Amino acid sequence: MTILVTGGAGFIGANFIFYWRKNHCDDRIVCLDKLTYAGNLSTLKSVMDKPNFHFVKGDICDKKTVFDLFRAESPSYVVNFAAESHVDRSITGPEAFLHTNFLGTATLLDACREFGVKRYHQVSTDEVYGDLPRDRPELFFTEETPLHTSSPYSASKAAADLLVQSYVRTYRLPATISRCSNNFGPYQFPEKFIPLMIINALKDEPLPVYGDGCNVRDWLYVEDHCRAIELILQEGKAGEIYNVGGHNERRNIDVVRWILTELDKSEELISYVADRKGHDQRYAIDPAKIHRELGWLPQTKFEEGMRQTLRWYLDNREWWRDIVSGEYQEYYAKMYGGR
Ligand code: NAD
Ligand code: TDX
Repeated sequence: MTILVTGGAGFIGANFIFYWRKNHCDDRIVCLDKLTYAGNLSTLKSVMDKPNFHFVKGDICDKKTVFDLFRAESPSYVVNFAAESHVDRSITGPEAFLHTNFLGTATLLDACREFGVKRYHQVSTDEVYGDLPRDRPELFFTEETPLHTSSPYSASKAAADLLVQSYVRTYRLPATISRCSNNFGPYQFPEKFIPLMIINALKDEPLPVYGDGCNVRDWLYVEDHCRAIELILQEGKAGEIYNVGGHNERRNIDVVRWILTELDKSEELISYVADRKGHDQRYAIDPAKIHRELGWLPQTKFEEGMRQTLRWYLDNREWWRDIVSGEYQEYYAKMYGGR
């Protein structure tokens, strides 16, 4: 069986490749990735020369690349992780988000339609539901919550979800969608909140907290997300949407304080900076459906996953040093200036 993983040189896609190899060692994995600033081949170095792994550098928006790949590989499963994924970048430059997240998804869906697949899975996000107020802890996103996007990133992801649903209805494409809460774990690009805070703390540099730091995110260890996708591929019903989250809500400032305490660093490193435009207040997923229908429950407690993540960033300094010294340096200077 061949599984096509797009965006597999990024954070969640790479973790999914490692997860799939561990649990389905006879399957062939083909990874299609454009290697944008967020894609990193060094993440995949342990699998690059393995006989049942094949890496293709290419763009999911490029019809010829995608169709040639489907013709050559005939994948049974396609899991689409490829995306522009950072909200702040979508605010300063929406175009790439519309291309990759919407048109790229359209190209993959057309290839699935043309060549046939057992299952197409779209990796989506809880951000398509917009946000919840901070003072209504009883509210959660369910699969029926209306789409209500805040950023160009979330709008492009919601548009892709609607397109997937249209292919299910019009062409009977066997597709599923998962909408997951914020992930954390090894190999996450340091523009994202948790690795950024860990790395800045390790370097004794200011930790930039947006606004008052009281926005809430619902955190999930990346391996638990991978397991959810595996279950959806194997046992999920075509046409269905599954919310994925572990009831792990934390205020940003509390996560920052936890990291500083664990690393034995001073809270004086915290630097409150201008708020993100349109900053979503609170995300909170209701994962009842995936639990009830597929028996999925997260296995990793927040603190346990965070300790593993801290240990990984401590043990893999060369991985993030290479990134922090590249194009990212320019982005960081633009975002946070001399702070
Ligand atoms: P990431 O930015 O770390 O990785 C994205 C990968 O996609 C990179 O390897 C990049 O090179 C590749 N890519 C980008 N444009 C491409 C294109 N046009 N063609 C081929 N490859 C391309 O992202 P991530 O955090 O691993 O997120 C993966 C998916 O999960 C995304 O679809 C994202 O929307 C979704 N998601 C992420 C989170 C999270 O907390 N990170 C939560 C829920 C859902
Ligand atoms: O420097 C920072 N300071 C800060 O306070 C950064 C980068 C973020 N933040 C805040 C903003 C958010 O409230 O931390 C929170 C998390 O920020 P991000 O890591 O940028 O994640 P978020 O905007 O919540 O989106 C993430 O979760 C859903 C992923 O990036 C998306 O790809 C996913 O779909």
